[in-house]
Amino acid sequence: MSDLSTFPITKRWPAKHPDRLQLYSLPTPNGVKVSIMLEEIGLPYEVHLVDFNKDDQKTPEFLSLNPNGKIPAILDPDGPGGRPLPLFESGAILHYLAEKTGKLLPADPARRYQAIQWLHFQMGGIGPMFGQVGFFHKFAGKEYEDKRPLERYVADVETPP
Ligand SMILES: N[C@@H](CCC(=O)N[C@@H](CS)C(=O)NCC(=O)O)C(=O)O
Repeated sequence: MSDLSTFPITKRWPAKHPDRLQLYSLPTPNGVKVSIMLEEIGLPYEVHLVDFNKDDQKTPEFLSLNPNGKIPAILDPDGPGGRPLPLFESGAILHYLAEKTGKLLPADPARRYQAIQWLHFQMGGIGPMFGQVGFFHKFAGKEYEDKRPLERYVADVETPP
């Protein structure tokens, strides 16, 4: 079995089941993507709550796994070559899990690239654009007098392909 104790993240979030994939997350739109995938593919995992109210995502232990300080992140004790693999960015994690298990990613090359295309569309389009709409519509940005940023992002999310 892999020894995860050399990874600083396990000091703050100890692994009760070090043989299982470790997920560090919170139920936000990016966080649930990985949880949903793990449930769909049926891979055993252990989840650890990264509490934004405590700024957990900015602690040295979490930053050791994702220097960008954002969830989700994983630590797979059974990565390529049987060695532990730390990974962040939800799209990279989804792609990795699909390749690892051979699920939710077609083997046929053309269909495979189509699936990857929609994954990139979600990561580069839907995710960031909806995030901007949220900021300019619901959060601090709604106080901005200049409504052009809001209109620009609303127009983008209202005209999907
Ligand atoms: N591109 C990243 C975005 C991750 C992201 O924005 N995570 C948010 C929650 S949905 C976060 O951790 N925010 C905490 C912060 O910015 O301090 C991914 O897809 O994993």
